[in-house]
Amino acid sequence: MTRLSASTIANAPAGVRLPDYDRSQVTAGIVHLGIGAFHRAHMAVYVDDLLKDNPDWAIVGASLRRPDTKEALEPQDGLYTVAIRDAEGTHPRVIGSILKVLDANTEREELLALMASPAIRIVSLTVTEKGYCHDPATGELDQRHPDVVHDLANPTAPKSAPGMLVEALARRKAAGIAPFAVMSCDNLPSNGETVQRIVTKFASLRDAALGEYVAGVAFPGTMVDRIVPSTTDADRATVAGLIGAEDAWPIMTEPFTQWVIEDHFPQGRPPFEKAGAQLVGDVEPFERMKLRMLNGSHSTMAYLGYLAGYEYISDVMGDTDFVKLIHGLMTEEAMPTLDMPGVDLGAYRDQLLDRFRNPALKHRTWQIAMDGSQKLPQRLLGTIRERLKAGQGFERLGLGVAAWMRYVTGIDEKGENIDVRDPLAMRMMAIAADAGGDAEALYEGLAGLVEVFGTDLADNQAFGETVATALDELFELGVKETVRGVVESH
Ligand code: CS2
Repeated sequence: MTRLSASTIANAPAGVRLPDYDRSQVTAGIVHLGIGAFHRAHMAVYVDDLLKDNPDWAIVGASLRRPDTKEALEPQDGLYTVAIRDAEGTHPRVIGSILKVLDANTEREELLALMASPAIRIVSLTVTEKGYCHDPATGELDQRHPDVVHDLANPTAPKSAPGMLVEALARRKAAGIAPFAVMSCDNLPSNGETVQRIVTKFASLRDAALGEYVAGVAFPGTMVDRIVPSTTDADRATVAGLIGAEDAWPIMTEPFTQWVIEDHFPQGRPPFEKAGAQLVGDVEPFERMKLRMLNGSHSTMAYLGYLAGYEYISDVMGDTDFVKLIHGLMTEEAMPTLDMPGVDLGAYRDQLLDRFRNPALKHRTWQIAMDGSQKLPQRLLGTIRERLKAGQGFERLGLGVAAWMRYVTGIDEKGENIDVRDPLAMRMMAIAADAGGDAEALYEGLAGLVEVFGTDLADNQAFGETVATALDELFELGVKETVRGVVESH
């Protein structure tokens, strides 16, 4: 079978949506760091919708960690398929908005030169929570992070996202070129402010004047939302059958997509609103709603669901006790902490439950369970802090935290190993080994991780009682009985 490329795309069967612009006539206006599956299902699709009338806003992507995306897309001239899955089937669309992918490890100079060029007016990022080299509990730059240590010692040859951004901005400053806007599209709380704080701190550690310059750069915040399961070989075979060509890395996703963006782009931006994005003055309420309702539910289902033996989120949604737990978590514990005038939070909740149920989306609990130490602060702990401050209960949220603690022991309920992927995995599994199956000891050890829990929660009696009790029940009764008990007690 032929490979998807600029020369074979014309042979795509009727019904396959193709770019509606001449790719030879578009030029890059955006560099995107972290050219992963989510970006390719989300922002790259919005940009693809706009290039016909805005041809100088195409994307050059960069991988900071691994060359696999570059290796997949280069032979395809940057083309790839977004396959939208719903109850009616799989609907393929070929996306052309990514002109090129650079490997930051082997093409660093080319990447930095491009980022420093006047044509690039936005640098966007999806480097995942751990890609910012920050302390998840405080949102501050982690100056001990090995990549930060490296980049401060080798500022013109950075590895990290903060290091890359600051070096490119330093070159623009030296050349008298106005700075690009930095747009984080990651699930961080107040991602614009958080990334500005991290990057400005990094710059000031290099040079005080550079720190002042970076402090004046635009860091618009965003809320991003689209569910994107990892691509499997079966997905590749499905897409090949649909488009009549081999696509090394198609992206499977859902019909739903949402993008809320703070409108702060001094060097201009494409009309994202014409592709369906919402431009707002303050994105934070939208971020908080999504992180607490969608992502808090996702993480709770990921840990409880994996331990209960459910491979996919749609399987978890097939268990009525789990559905009641998540419905209650959103309705009784998360929604009361949100202030969203004009937004029907009940309808938002019900839409989320429908999205979670989508049987065509094979979204693995194991995939969502990754990097929990970087995710829990904004998905569960922030909500719990507000419930504590209001003197209100958080039993379901606390069960989510306890399930994470149970999960990171690395041993499931059958005594089999769990492949725990997390920057703190080794430390957490050492804590679990020292605890030797004692729930109280495990709770004390993990709650002592200040990067995750800060210094307040570990000393909070109500937090400790709620989470340690849930953890003990998970060990004593197992996940399904514990979930049933919580559901029946409300
Ligand atoms: C998921 C998110 O993997 C995860 O942690 O919770 O990627 C989630 O699918 C997206 O935030 C949905 O917009």
